[in-house]
Amino acid sequence: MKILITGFDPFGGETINPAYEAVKRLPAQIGEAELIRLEVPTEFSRCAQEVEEAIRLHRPDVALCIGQVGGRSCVTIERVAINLADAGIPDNAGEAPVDTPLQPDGPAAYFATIPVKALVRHIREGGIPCHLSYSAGTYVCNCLFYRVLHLAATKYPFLRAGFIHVPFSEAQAVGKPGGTPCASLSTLSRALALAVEALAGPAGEPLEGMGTLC
Ligand code: PCA
Repeated sequence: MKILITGFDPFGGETINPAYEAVKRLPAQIGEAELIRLEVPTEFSRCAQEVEEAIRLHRPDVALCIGQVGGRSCVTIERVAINLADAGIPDNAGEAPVDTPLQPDGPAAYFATIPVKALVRHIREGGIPCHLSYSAGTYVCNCLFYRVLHLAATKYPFLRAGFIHVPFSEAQAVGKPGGTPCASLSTLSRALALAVEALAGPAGEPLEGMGTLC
């Protein structure tokens, strides 16, 4: 099995992005899974183009995209991508779309096509806190997640896709207010390795309610 695993570059004044830092630390092979690692620009207009180039070139079975979410306390597996861009801060190209559909003729939302609960369970079994999330936001991460699922739905039927958000790294939390959630890069990288193991493992979702109350 071939897995394209991407991480964004730093944005919003940060000097690192724990997403790509954790991706970089992964080996090229985990069990049966061959990994293609790619750094992606935090730019609405370019992120999916670069991922599509890699999809065309490598024809992976899965595209697993990773992004930073400052403020969340643990690794979250995203379940839903929505057809909306609404940026609170400009991206790395200075673009800040407001209330704009990502794909005017596309559906309102796509669900991840990887077994999200199997990933949550396997990461937890590895001793790392992990939850499902039902919103990847409306910034560049959601944009990439939606666009890759749209590409899979319309052009690359062999492709499954998912998205994982990771919290700030410890180094980023230094100098931020007390109580800012963070994790070590080695823990984040281990969580991604467990996610890859789950993808390469037996197919199917555990029949277990993991949803949230509002
Ligand atoms: N996180 C941002 C974009 C890039 C990243 O790593 C987001 O959550 O949209």
